[in-house]
Amino acid sequence: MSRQNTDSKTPMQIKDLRIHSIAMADPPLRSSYGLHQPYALRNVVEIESIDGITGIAETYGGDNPRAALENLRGQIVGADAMRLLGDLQPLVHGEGGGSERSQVNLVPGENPLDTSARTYAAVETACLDLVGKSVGKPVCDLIGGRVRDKVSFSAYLFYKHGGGGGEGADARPDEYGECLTPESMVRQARQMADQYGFQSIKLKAGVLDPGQEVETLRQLRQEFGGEFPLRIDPNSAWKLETSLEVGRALKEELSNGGYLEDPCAGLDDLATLRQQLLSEGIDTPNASNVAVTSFAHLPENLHKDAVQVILCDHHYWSGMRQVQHLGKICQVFGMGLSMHSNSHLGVSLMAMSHVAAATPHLTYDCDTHYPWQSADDEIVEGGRVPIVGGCIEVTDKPGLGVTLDHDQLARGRERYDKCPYRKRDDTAQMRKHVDPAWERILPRW
Ligand code: GKR
Ligand code: MG
Repeated sequence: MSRQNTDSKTPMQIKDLRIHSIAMADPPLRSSYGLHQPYALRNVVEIESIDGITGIAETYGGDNPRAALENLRGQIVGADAMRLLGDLQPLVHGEGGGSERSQVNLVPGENPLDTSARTYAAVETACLDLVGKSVGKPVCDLIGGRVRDKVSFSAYLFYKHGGGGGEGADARPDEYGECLTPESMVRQARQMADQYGFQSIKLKAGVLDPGQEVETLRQLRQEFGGEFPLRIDPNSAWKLETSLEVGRALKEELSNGGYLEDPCAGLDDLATLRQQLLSEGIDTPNASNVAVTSFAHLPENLHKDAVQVILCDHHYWSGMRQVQHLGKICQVFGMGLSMHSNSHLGVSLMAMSHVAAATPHLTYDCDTHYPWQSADDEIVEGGRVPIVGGCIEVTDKPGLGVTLDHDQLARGRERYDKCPYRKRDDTAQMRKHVDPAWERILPRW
């Protein structure tokens, strides 16, 4: 039962909810899911209080996430932003905690079992931004206080086809060029690291033959040196045996702050991989953003010691506060915590930065897709959020520290209305542009 405070009006009472479905150009990036569409989709949430202050959030795009937000309209409008998050608590954990809740098979944002967790997260972010903007405090200081002013991110490398994203007259310049070999990946890495100052690298793998991907990591290590942390993430494309071979082959390359992210699927195989590598003296941890995606997965994971580094993401881990709880659990049980990302713009980047700033036990640089998006699509006032020295600075600006550029938002909506995409479907893109018979086979190698 909602406990809305509609009788006596409080300054943070919500008078309006606006949901903007937008599209942004996205280059043809590859992963084991297939090929990115020419446009990535996002939903942007605005909640406005009766005294005219607006809180914002960015979440998964397309029709399904939008409908889930719309379903909460009756509970959101009229509620007090300070109390709403308590009233919506039943949404926090989502449904199911077994393998059906994992993200192995579905693209992020499309698993119905985490709909409520994702929806809660978007509402939480918008409420925290509204509260922060109302009281003049940054979100990180509202949720427990910052433990760092700068949040460091990792260069997120993708094999890709030629093209910069967008379609027709809206086709964008190809900043990074085609990249389907180890040599071109080193060029991509150098370009991205030089431009943004990243101090670590994550390679999205599961695209080329594993031998080629191992060679890519070797060349990256030669280019950046042994002190530069490297990670590899094939999104469950490998069998256990292949994961073992890669773990052995990359013993040195992944030894300094690196990890094997979702090499194979399922907690059992991940646990066997860990035990076998450890027995051979290889201490490369497993990381995951698909095998452990909810608190309900943690007991089994701990029991099996399958995943040693959890990738948090407030967008589907039920928001910022739950990520902080996750961090504490990881600390207590000796697990590492890193941060996952999906194609996103500046509102999400700032929300990720605020939660990272206020999460003490964050033990790795965070992931971000941000370098893959372009200034033309940015929806925050002032344009692209600067990444300097690989870091986002979390300032004292209230709320998330960013506001919406409504002209840019309108352009994003227009792009959404014009484009044919209503959910992410990397398989369809693969079939259209690369191989008409392509299937997502897991494991492929
Ligand atoms: O953008 O293709 C992609 C990634 O594969 C993304 O969807 C994943 O969720 O970045 C993610 C990951 O770490 O698995
Ligand atoms: Mg991953």
